[in-house]
Amino acid sequence: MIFPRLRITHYAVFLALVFTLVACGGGRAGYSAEQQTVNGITIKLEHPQQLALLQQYELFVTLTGADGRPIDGATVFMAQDMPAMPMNSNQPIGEPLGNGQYRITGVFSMDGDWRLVIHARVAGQEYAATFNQSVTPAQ
Ligand SMILES: [Cu+2]
Repeated sequence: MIFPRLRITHYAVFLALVFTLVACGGGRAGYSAEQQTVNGITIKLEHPQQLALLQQYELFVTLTGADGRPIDGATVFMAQDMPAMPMNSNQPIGEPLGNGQYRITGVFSMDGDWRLVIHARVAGQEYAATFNQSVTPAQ
């Protein structure tokens, strides 16, 4: 009668593992997710909680329509700006990942508070949402 007990133990370990994975699956580690709805289209941005200077980061945009469906085939780009001063900054384009997701690779040339404007062109219409991102000074 040792056999069934062993199996139950293994099953419990397996279950604990599954719950751990589910708990971690709620979002990307080290990222915060924010979203805004603009004229019926929801623009969600997952961006790193902490950014350091002059390193490449991946940001993820998810577009959802008013019907709750993911929007593919959009043109997405990010405009980076600092509210405190005029900045010359690049405007990286979102790479489509499917399922309404787009990956943007960004670099921040200065520490401080940035404003990220996510632009999405969907079926000839322009949508934009603004998010804040702080960049920590180099050590
Ligand atoms: Cu600046």
